Amino acid sequence: MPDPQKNQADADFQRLDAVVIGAGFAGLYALYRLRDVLGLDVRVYETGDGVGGTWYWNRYPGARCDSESFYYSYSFSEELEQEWEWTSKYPEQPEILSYLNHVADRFDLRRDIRLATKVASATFDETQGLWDVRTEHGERVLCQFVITAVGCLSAANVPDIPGRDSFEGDWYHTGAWPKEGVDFSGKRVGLIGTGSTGIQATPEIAAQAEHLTVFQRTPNFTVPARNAKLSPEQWAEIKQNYRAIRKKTRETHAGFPYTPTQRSALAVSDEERQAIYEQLWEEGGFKFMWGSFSDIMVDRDANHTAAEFIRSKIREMVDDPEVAEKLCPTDHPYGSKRPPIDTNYYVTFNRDNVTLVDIKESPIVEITPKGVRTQDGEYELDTIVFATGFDAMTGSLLRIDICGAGGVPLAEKWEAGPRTYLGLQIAGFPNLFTITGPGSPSVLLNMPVAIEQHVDWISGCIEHMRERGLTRIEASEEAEDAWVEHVNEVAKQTLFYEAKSWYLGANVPGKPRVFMPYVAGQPLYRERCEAVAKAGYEGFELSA
Ligand code: NA7
Repeated sequence: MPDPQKNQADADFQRLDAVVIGAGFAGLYALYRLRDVLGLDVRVYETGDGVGGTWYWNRYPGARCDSESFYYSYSFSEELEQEWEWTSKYPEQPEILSYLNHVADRFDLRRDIRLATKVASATFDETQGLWDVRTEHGERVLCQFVITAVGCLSAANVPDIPGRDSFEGDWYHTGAWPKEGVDFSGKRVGLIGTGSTGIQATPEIAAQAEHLTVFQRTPNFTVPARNAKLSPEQWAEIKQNYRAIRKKTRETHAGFPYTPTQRSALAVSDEERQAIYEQLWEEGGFKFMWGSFSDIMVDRDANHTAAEFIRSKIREMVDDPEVAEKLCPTDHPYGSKRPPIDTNYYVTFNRDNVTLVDIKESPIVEITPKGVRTQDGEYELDTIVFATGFDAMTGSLLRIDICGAGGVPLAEKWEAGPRTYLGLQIAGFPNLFTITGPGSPSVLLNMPVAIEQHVDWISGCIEHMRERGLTRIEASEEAEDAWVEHVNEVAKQTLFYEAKSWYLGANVPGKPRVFMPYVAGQPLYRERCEAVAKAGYEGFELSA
């Protein structure tokens, strides 16, 4: 029997040029670029009831950006640059969210964004050469292009610990934090996870809660952020130099406007090396990693010098030597997991109301109605905070039912791990572009720089197609195979491969171990993308 309701839904559709999935940094710029520069009919679908993506969802206490505000921002509009002033070096989540809302208003983007509307599926219709996009509300769009702007760290990873649902208190994942906030006063709080998020949240929760118990599986190396307000004089200078700053962010390995160093950590004397680390520790931020020595991520001995320096700082800052040792990472090279930066993380463990529990030594056995039970005993809690990260880079794509040519589901294509060409397209999925997809530098780059480069490339590609009457573009299997091999080859030459990180899918049980971001750095990647375009989109098959 035909289902009349389904038939009706099938009949009601809108025909557009493109659908963008997600209204964070990437989706907002993609909409601006495709609609206002190329003149396409575009709709953006966004699960949240506001724009902002990562900065909409991650409202946990202490959430702030680890890149400095004046370059963790859009560069596409000089007017926007000149009119917006960040209050501090590392802005907090509410300020970044205000910025993204300002961008949505300033460029009149909201009229083409459907909020609180989750895309359920996107299916490539071979006969029409169009994508059939359906939302969970039953809206349907047929469009030529689908552009995913779903974020690399958006699919929350809530560990399936036995007994989780029996907990009688409240629990939260940091990446889906309640809008109204959480009041920790008088509460016994347990925080699981000590990645960038747990490290940002720990000092803030400790300052509010009656007691905070931090459950640490792997200690992390973190460097002080040294956040500070930006003065009117600093702003005047930044505004005057914006073009030069942006230029540099497009030329450096990780998209920061720092002059890259060529010196090896092993080519200087111990005293000189120590002085360099000290100076950068005082300065704070990612410069410690990117501005100290050139071989930290490729030479184990060079890396050891940075790791030892940080361990010595931990021992200096943490009063209890036993706690200090537990906080010292020893199982992975510095930087091989995403290096956090912090505000008062280590000294928080000197507070009387903070306990560190090493769950590698004594693993969590279960969550009980009253709290968390490790092998050593039960910790009674009122609230549990899961700072346990994300099903990174692939989770947010795979949570949408995407089917390419021949009805092949993306989940099937990626069964053994993600495969893309340049992180921009997937063979067998014509006209689907993945902003900051796996296989591109993405999370190893200052994200707005990575996003703008991808959106500009994609819009350039669509423009190229339109000018030539081409309607279909698809990465070839050969180009994809070669790219995947190259991405893994390059990663294996670095120390990134030595950590069980989310870069490698190691944080999610059962996830295939494939190194996902491209580590060779922005200049090489950008050059490659430009060369591919210049050669008529080499490695892609284009047709009318
Ligand atoms: P991360 O960096 O993935 O950190 C998650 C933390 O949670 C990390 O310490 C994990 O330990 C821990 N974790 C994950 N699963 C479990 C289970 N099952 N039990 C105990 N502990 C667990 O996520 P973040 O949110 O901190 O940061 C994500 C990115 O956001 C960050 O890199 C920036 O780019 C911004 P593990 O190390 O796996 O042993």
